[in-house]
Amino acid sequence: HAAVAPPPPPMISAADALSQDELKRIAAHRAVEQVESGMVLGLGTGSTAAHALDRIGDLLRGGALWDVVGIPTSEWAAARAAAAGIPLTNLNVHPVVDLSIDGADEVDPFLNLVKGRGGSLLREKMVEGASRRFVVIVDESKLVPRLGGSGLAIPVEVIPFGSALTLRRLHSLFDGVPGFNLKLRTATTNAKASAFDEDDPELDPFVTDNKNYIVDLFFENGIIGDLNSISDEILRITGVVEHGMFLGLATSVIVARKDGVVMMDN
Ligand code: ABF
Repeated sequence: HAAVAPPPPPMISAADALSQDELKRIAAHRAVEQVESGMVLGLGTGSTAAHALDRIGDLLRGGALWDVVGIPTSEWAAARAAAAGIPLTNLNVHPVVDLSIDGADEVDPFLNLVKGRGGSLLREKMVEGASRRFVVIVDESKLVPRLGGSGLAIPVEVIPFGSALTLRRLHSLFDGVPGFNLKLRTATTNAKASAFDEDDPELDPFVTDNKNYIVDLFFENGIIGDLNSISDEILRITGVVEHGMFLGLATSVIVARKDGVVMMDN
């Protein structure tokens, strides 16, 4: 591989970075206002959801909330929620969830989402799909006109067995789409993904909580076409477990912007 130039210095100052985290916190706290005592909660994953978990823990400790149980959407969320003092349960005990609160990587104008750049899309979709209400919390940087339009990945969780074949099938599905590309997500680098061999330990694929792999799909101009049909076609590939497009699942999205909070409702 050719030498790669070091990354340019970050474009945002420390003050801006802080304020983005502040926006995430504002969105999270707004969502937690919807939590009521006695609820079964879906507990999200990521830096935005972290603020919600911490806030719920604070309210439980302070006595403002009680009898709340949470279903974590990842091992990370389980650890964070336990540290915050939120009692945990699971989908087998509580197959109906009152309210889920989680972040997202992208939100389109119809409240469709891309999730899973943190790798936890499968459990997120199971928990959030079982929820009466699913409130998404984002700062304004997550709003996109079209899913995949930020140039970042749409993740697909695949089983490790035969994953090179599954990757090829995903490739064929989008063959001819201008600007389409895909890569197996690795723990360290994507550099060798195109030559991926599941028996080569050097490649060190990223492994999800479910012991699966992630294939990242990239669409230079965002994903164009009927999203439900595209979703069906991806899911029809044997070896694909789930993908990170969350279509019609969000009840509302709380967007924290520098000039205030905006609610988008379905
Ligand atoms: C989870 O965390 C994921 O679905 C999504 O990939 C990510 C968003 O993280 P953050 O809030 O840190 O941007 O919600």
